[in-house]
Amino acid sequence: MKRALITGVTGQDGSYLSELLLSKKYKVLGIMRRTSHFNTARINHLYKNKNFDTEYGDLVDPISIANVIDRFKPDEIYNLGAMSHVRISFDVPRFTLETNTLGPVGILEYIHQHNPKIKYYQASSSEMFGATRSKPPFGLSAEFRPQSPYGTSKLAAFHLTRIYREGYGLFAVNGILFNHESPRRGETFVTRKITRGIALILKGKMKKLRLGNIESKRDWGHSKDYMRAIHLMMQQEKPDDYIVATGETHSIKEALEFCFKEAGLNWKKYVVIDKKFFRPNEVPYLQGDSSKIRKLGWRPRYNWKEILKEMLENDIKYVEEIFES
Ligand code: NDP
Ligand code: GDR
Repeated sequence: MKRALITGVTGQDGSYLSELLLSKKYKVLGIMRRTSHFNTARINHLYKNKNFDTEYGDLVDPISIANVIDRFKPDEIYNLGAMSHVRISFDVPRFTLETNTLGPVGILEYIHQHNPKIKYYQASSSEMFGATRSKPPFGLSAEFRPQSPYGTSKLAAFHLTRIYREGYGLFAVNGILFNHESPRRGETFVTRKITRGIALILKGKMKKLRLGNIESKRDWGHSKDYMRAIHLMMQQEKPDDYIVATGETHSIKEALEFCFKEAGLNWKKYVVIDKKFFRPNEVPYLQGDSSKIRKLGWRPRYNWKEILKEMLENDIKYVEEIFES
């Protein structure tokens, strides 16, 4: 039985990856950090599976992570834990670097020193392309030009992963994932903010939805599809880097129009543009070239409209439930 350790298990991707690995008969241990609230809503349903459990640890405390690795002895480590909000990374730049860069280097160094057989996955991001001057769609040879502390922290971790692979021969893989969403997406990312906002408007619990720059464009996929891709890269004979994207890009405004129309509403009546949600630097356009992972047989099963529809239906149901009880 393969053993997988997942950091960021309480997040969107961690929950879907756990489900996928459990369905493949892995033993899964998630690392979660201590918070003052319960943070296990996305994984509570998994505890009944005898092959799933969690332990406390924090990426800014490398000894805590090393202790868990020592006890659990994983075959594969998926490092999904991160301060993952781009705008907030401008408010907490140091914490962002500590978690997103020093966290992974601590794990890589542990593997190098103590058990070089452990396979390592690094959650890299399309934010590393930032304001790239390369032509879209962006592939592995496109210029990296991050626009935020978050993008910079992920770019440093990307190179460290490559360096440990090339320098020490570790099985260390970067998945450069473009934006991926789902009903489990954090409430402050733009797609979920829109679908949750519409659900509250329909229920009469919200009057205006305040957003920032709605002109930027994103290549949106589904988290479930992307978790299949990262597992696939970890099963290859040789470690390598891959891009995961749909190749289709749409503006935030298009997403707004689509979701409000689905709900029978005119977005212009409800959306207020608020400077508070703009970033000091923006990433204006993202579109990925995922041809390399497609050669391994991966394809996305969802398109952007199906994802948004699923999120909207889920939020409408959720809001109905909480205001009924
Ligand atoms: P989430 O924000 O939903 O989850 C992040 C996870 O990291 C949470 O479990 C969070 O814990 C945990 N975490 C944060 N700080 C620490 C820390 N110091 N120590 C340990 N754990 C910590 O992100 P996603 O699931 O959407 O993304 C997963 C990974 O993929 C992240 O690394 C993200 O940067 C990257 N990524 C995401 C993309 C996307 O579009 N979703 C695209 C490209 C890359 P808690 O629940 O307590 O907050
Ligand atoms: P992103 O996702 O920054 O691409 O990072 P997010 O959904 O936060 O923003 C996408 C675009 O929408 C614009 N926007 C707003 N964004 C938020 N969050 N809130 C708003 O009110 C709002 N209004 C407009 C943003 O300016 C931006 O252009 C996500 C994260 O999951 C990262 O961890 C991941 O690495 C990248 O995707 C790929």
